[in-house]
Amino acid sequence: VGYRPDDSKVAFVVSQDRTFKLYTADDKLFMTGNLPVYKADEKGEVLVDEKSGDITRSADFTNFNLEGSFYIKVRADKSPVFKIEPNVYDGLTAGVLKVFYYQRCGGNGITEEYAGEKFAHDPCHTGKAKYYDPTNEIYGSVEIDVSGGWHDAGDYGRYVTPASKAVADLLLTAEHFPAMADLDFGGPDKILAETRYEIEWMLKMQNPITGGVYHKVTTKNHASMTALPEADKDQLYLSPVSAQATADFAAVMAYAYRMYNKIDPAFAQECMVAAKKAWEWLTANPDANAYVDPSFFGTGTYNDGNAKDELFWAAAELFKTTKEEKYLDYLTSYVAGKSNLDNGFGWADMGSYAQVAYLTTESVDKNDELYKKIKQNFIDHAASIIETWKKDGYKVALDDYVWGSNKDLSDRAMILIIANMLEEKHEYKAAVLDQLNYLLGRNAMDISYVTGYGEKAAKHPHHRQSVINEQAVPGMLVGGPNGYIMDVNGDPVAKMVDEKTPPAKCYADVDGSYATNEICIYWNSPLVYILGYLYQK
Ligand code: 9MR
Ligand code: ZN
Repeated sequence: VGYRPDDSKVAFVVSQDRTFKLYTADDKLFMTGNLPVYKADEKGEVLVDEKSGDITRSADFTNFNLEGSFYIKVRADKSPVFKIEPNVYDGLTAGVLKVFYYQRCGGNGITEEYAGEKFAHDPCHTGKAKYYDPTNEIYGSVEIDVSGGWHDAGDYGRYVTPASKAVADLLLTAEHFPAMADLDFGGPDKILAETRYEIEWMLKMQNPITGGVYHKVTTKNHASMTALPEADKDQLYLSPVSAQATADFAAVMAYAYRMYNKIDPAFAQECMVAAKKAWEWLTANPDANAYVDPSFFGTGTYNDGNAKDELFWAAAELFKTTKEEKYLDYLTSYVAGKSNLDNGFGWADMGSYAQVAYLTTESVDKNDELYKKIKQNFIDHAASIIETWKKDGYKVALDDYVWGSNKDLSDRAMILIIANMLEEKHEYKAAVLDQLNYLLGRNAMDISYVTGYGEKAAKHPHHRQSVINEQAVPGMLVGGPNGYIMDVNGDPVAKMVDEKTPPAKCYADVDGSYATNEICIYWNSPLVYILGYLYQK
C-alpha cells in the first residue's frame, strides 16, 4: 500500500542480485541501491527464513522520502506500485472501520446511501430466537428479540465472546486515539456510535432474570454461500449461557459505562446495571468454567476451556469503573497465585485486556505489588514479541501461523503500541510499522491481506456478500496463512499445499477457504487500533 515519508522503507528481495532500482509509477528511474550481503550463521551458512522458506535481503530506501507513486525493480521483477505520502493510510483507516457498518445485522438493513447499490441489503435476522433446547427447565421456553449487532464474519452468526473482543478494540481505539472518535468513515455514524450498535445487541443477549449471557445466536447451520443476509430465514437459536460470555459482557459493559457516560448517561447507566447483574451471575455460579457448544449446532463454536481470564478482565473493568473493593480483592487474589497472566487479546484469552484496564486505572498506586506484577508481565510479553520480530526474515512478530494469523499479528502490534505508552521505546514503534507493512503486502505471498487496498490485494474473501456480488467489500482483513490448514477438512487450500509448504505460505486467495481467507469483525478490530495509533497526529 505505501509508506509515510519519514518512516523506515524496506522491500524484501528474494532473488540473487546486487542492486535494486526505484522507479516512479510512470517508469522514471529515481534511485539505485545496493542489496546487502546474505545473512549467515557462525559456520557461514546462508540463513533461510524458517517461517517462509525464503532467503530475504532488505532493499532499504528509508532515506528516499519524495512523495508520489513508485515501484521497486530487481532485474526484471517489479513490485506492485506503492505510495509515499504523509496521509497514505487515511483512506485505509476509514475503509477498515467502515467494515463494521457493512457487517450490520438487523432492523434497518444497510442502505444504498452508505453501502452503495451493490452492498446495500434489507433488514435481516429479525425473527425471535428460541433457546436451542426446549426441554431445558430454566431457558427452554425463552423466545426473545436479539436483532441487531454485527455479523461475525463471512457467516451470519452473532457470538458474544468474539464480539466482546471487537468492541473492546474499538473502545480502546476511541479512548487512546481521540482523533479517531471524529473520523467520518463514510457510514451513518462515527466510531463510538457504530460500536454502540453492537453493544445494544449484546444487552439483548443477557437473560434478564439470571443475568447470565447466552454464548451465541445463530441458525442451526450456516446459510448457503449464495444466500444474502435477508434470504437467510431459518429459525434463530440461542446457545447456553456461558461464564465466558457473561464475564466478557460484564467487562464490556463496565468499560462502555466510562465511554458513554458523557455522551448519554442513561445508556451508560443501563450498561452499568447490566455489568453488575452479569457479575452477580458469575458469583452465583463459581463452578461454571469450560464452554462446549452443543452438538445441535453446525455453526461456529467458540469453545473455550477456561473462563478465568474472562473473569479477570471483568473484575479489572468493574474495578476501574466503580473502584469497589470487592473487585480489587478478586484481582489481588487471582493475580497472586499466578505466574503468567493469561496474555492475549481474545477471543479465547482475554488476560491482556484485564492487564491494560488495571494498568490504566488512574487511582492505582504505581508502587503497589499488584501494579508492579502486572506491568512487569506486560513488558515481558512485549519483549518476547520483539525477540520474534528481530529474528524473522520478513520482520513478522509471529511464532506460529494459526487460523486467523493476521489477527494474532495485529494483536501483537497492539501489545507493542500499549507497551510503548507505558515505556516509550523506538523498537516498539518500528516493530508495529513492520507488522502493518506485512499486512499491506510486504510478505512471503506478495499480497495485501486487506481487500481493496494495494495494487495486489486479496480479492476473493470467504464472505457471502462479496461472493454473491462478485466483488469484495473493501477494507476487510482476511485471516491469512494457516500452517495447520492440512487438518481442515473441506477447505480447498488444504489440497493446494503439502507438508513442505512453509507456514507463511499456506494461503490462497480463494473464496472457499474459510480457514485462510475468511474475514471477521475481531480481525478488523485490532487493525483499526493499529491504524488509529498512526492516525493520531
Ligand atoms: O477465529 C476462529 C479461530 O480462532 C478458530 O480456530 C476457528 C475454528 O474453531 O474458528 C474461527 O472462528 C470462526 C467462527 O467459528 C465462525 N465464524 C467465522 C470465524 C472465523 O473463521
Ligand atoms: Zn443479519
